[in-house]
Order: sequence, then structure tokens, then C-alpha cells
Amino acid sequence: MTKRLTGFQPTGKLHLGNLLGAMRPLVAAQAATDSIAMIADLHALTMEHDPAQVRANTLDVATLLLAAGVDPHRTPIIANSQVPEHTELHYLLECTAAFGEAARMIQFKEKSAAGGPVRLSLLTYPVLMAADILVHDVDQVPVGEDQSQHLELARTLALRFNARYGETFTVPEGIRPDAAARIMDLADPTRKMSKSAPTPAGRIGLLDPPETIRKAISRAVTDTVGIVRHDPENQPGVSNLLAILSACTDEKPGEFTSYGALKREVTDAVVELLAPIRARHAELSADPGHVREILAEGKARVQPAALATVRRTKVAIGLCL
Ligand code: AQP
Repeated sequence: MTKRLTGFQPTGKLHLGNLLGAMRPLVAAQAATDSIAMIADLHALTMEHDPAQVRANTLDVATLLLAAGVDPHRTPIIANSQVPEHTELHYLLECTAAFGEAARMIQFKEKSAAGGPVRLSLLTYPVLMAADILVHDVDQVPVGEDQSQHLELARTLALRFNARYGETFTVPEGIRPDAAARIMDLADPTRKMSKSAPTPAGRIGLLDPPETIRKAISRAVTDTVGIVRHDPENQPGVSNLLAILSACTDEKPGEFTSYGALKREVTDAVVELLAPIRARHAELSADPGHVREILAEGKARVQPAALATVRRTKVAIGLCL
């Protein structure tokens, strides 16, 4: 069965984009793939962070994955910090990666240009991401546009290692979520909905109550064209609302005579989609010990194979076991 790894960074509250672009496809593929859901809490340490917040976000992402329908019996849910083979392989891969390869990553350039001290881990983070993927021998990694350069590096490192030290890693393939699942910011539909956007106005949190959702959608930026049609180039706001509607309902949107009518239907669809997730999240949050157990079980499930990858890598690169 195809092995797939889907990653989530606990860098803030998960939003509708994360659900439609990553969580629902993960849930939908559970039966047909051998998936791992990974919370990349180590990646959250690459920028200034609040320790208590990272821990809380990590548990919250795990809780939301369960609430959204990830079945931990089929799909192990892990935090990369809890499976030490990730960091062990990270170092071994660093020994095969060049400084220039990491320094030319667009995300590194952008984030390091933001001012303030630049953590060394921000530079090496794509190599950790490569380790996250390669340690589990996965065939496929769903990646958004902004992660595709990092996935390319993971492939390069795997191919280079295999060529230099002998066949060791599965070379992963990036799979793109379909375009309709790329959800844009409601306040600025030319950029994707993101946890780290400067203002929360363009984002719908997965735990937002119906009234907050209604307000956010009613304020969503549209245009002056006055016709409801899917034209991302000229009508990005309206096209985004149509994409949200179709992703929420799994159906092609009908006809709309006004932006108001479209917004009302989008609101109903989002509220309906999120209601059971909020309810399940509330139930699960009453027992945080259960979520911690799920993470521990996930670790126990994936660790033997991860250990085997690290041992194989160590032998290939010239270390004694
Ligand atoms: N707007 C989006 N539309 C569709 N899919 C999205 N994803 C993120 N934003 C959208 C997908 O969600 C998964 C987890 O994302 P991540 O936690 O790795 O971080 P990200 O891709 O960088 O997303 P954010 O929310 O924008 O985080 P920040 O602001 O911290 O950078 C991924 O599969 C991603 O493609």
C-alpha cells in the first residue's frame, strides 16, 4: 500500500484551509493509503516561540485531527519531537547537504529577512523536514506550493545518498492537493489562508463559533463585477468563496444572483461542516490524557520502522552500530 505522510505545524490555530487542503484529504485517503499524520512541533522551534503555546498547539492539532475523523488505529498520529529517530536522521542528512542548498530556500530567505536573530534551526529546517519524510520510507507527501522547494530538497538528498552510499531511502513524490482545496485569505484573496497572517480577519478557525464564521464570511472581500463566477484571475474573492463552498459540500456550486446569496450559502456550508468537529473537539478536550496516549501509541507504531531506517543509514554512511 502507498505510504503517505501529511504534516502540520503547531504554529497557531488550525483553520479552514488546513481542514480542506490537508485534513479532509488525509481522512478520505485513510482506507486506501498507509498514512501517517505528523505534527511538526520541532519545526515550531525555528522561530521565536512561547514554550507553553507550542505544547498546547501540539495537543490541539492532535485533538483536531481526531475530531476531524483521523482514525488513530489506521493512521498513527505522531509529534516529530517524540520520535527521536527524526532528529537522529536529521544530523546524518546534514552531513550530506550543502550550506548553499539550505541557504537558497525561499522560506529561509523570507523568514530570515524579517529582522531579529536568525536561529540556526531555521536554516536547517528543510533538512529536518527531509528526515521527517525519509525516516518513514514514505512514497507520497502532500505539499502546498510553499513547501514544494523543501520536498525537492528531500528528494535530492535521498537520491544523492542512494547514489553515494548505496540504496537506502525511498525517494518520495510530492502530491499537490487539487486547486479547489487551496483556500485563500478572506480579507486578501490573493494570498492563502494562513495561521500566521498579520490579521485574523481573513481566517476561519476550525473552532470558531457560527456567529464568528458568519461575520468573517459576510466581510469577505469580493469585487465590483457583480456576477458570481469562478474567475480566480479577475475575481479572486468570489472564486475563493465558490471554492470553499464546493470543497465543503463536495458538489459543484449552483447559480447565485448576488454576492449576498453566495455568502449566505457559504456560511451555512462552513457552519455545517465545522459543527461536528467543534462538538467532538469539546468531548476530546475533556480528557487530554487520551490525546497524549494517542500520540504515544502513534510513536510506538512508527518507531520500529524508523529505527530500521536510521540503522540502515548509519551502516551505509560508515558508522558502527
Ligand atoms: N490556505 C490553505 N489552503 C489549503 N491547504 C492549506 N494548508 C495550509 N494552508 C492552506 C495545508 O495544511 C497543511 C498543514 O499546513 P502547515 O501547518 O504545515 O503550515 P502551512 O502550510 O505553512 O500553513 P499555514 O496555516 O499557512 O501555516 P503558517 O502560517 O504557520 O505558515 C499542509 O498540507 C498545507 O499545505
